[in-house]
Amino acid sequence: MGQEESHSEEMDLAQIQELCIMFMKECPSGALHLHEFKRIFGVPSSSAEENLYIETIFHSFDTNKDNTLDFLEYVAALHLILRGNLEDRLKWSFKMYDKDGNGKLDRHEVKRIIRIVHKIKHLRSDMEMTPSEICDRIFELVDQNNDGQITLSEFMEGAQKDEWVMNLLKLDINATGWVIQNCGKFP
Ligand SMILES: [Ca+2]
Ligand SMILES: [Ca+2]
Ligand SMILES: [Ca+2]
Repeated sequence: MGQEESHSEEMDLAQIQELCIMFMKECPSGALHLHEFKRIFGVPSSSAEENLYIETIFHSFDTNKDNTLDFLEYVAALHLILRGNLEDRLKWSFKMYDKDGNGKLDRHEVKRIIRIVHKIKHLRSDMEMTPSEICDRIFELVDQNNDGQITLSEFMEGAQKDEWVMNLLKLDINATGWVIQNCGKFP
């Protein structure tokens, strides 16, 4: 897992189409609920971290906040994860971090996601760092005016300045691999 961070991550349209067909099958009503979303992506119910991660992803895709994904939200989501450009992905990550949706990230919000990602990815090269230390480091590097809040523009700039930060902030480390991997698990 995670050997290739390179850009062999293009998923072809046929695969996206396949996921859309899954959507139709999985929810003929046209609205996907969280538990169905989890089933599509094959999240094992035993893994608390993965559950939390997928829930956060789910909510970030639910643009009209009705707790279901309609077909358009679903397709937009797939496109973003699988084919989106860096800027779009960063904007999406920012939304995932920004739990209360006020357009700024505080330490709690950052730490919350880092903790999840840390557990799932084991952050190979940063194993010695705790989520708190990682969070401090991120603020050190990204919070330019030191007000304890990260704005979207600080986030975008910070990510592009430093590869370590980028890997943490863009949150799609191996997301494509994960989707492809789980894609085959449909019943
Ligand atoms: Ca929705
Ligand atoms: Ca916030
Ligand atoms: Ca700031």
